[in-house]
Amino acid sequence: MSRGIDLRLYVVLDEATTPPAAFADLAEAAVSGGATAIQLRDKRSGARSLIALAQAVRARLHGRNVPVIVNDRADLTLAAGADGVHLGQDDLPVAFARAILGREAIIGLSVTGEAEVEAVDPALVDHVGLGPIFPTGTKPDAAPALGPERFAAIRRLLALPVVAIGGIGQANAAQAIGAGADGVAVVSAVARAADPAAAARALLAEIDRALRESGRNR
Ligand code: TZP
Ligand code: MG
Repeated sequence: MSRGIDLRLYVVLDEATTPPAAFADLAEAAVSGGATAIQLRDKRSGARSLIALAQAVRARLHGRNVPVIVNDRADLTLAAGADGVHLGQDDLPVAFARAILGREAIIGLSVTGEAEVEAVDPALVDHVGLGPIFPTGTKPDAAPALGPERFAAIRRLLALPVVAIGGIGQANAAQAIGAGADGVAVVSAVARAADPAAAARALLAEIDRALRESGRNR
């Protein structure tokens, strides 16, 4: 798996919206609808359960060429043989995650404001998750929403791919792309949909349309 992954539709599986036992089914549905990356975000399960969960999701997506990224924990990423880790500002510093995981692993980093931009080292980090761009009910401790204009201003300061996160659905995905995002990360827009595969398909169509309209390929 290349470190320069396709960020267009990055679906985050979160225990706040989906029981971990249903992660593999949801991952499969999301990918069948066109999700280009999958993240496991489970703040509650213990280490061994998380390793098993990541392995189960990986096994379910075998051969689909979609990376499986683990939130927070580089050690569990390594243990599960997952493709990468997504780190927050309070998690293990990126240099240690890179040392643990090696050159091939995908490392994403969350950024919530201008103050965090300077510390992003493009030699160590592959992409940034920037947000929340819109208000979200999924992450109770999320920073205040940036709004598309401030998102765009911060995005311009970042010399690496950026995925927008927070409150994104079919109605505003194009706005996130228009603000400079290379892709969008969603929890509820797919997990809470009656038909997650159809929701992913509709989102990806909207994202691709917006990328074309803003003069970027697809
Ligand atoms: N980080 C910033 S906002 C957010 C995370 C994990 C939650 C996004 O969830 P939703 O349902 O797509 O708004
Ligand atoms: Mg974290």
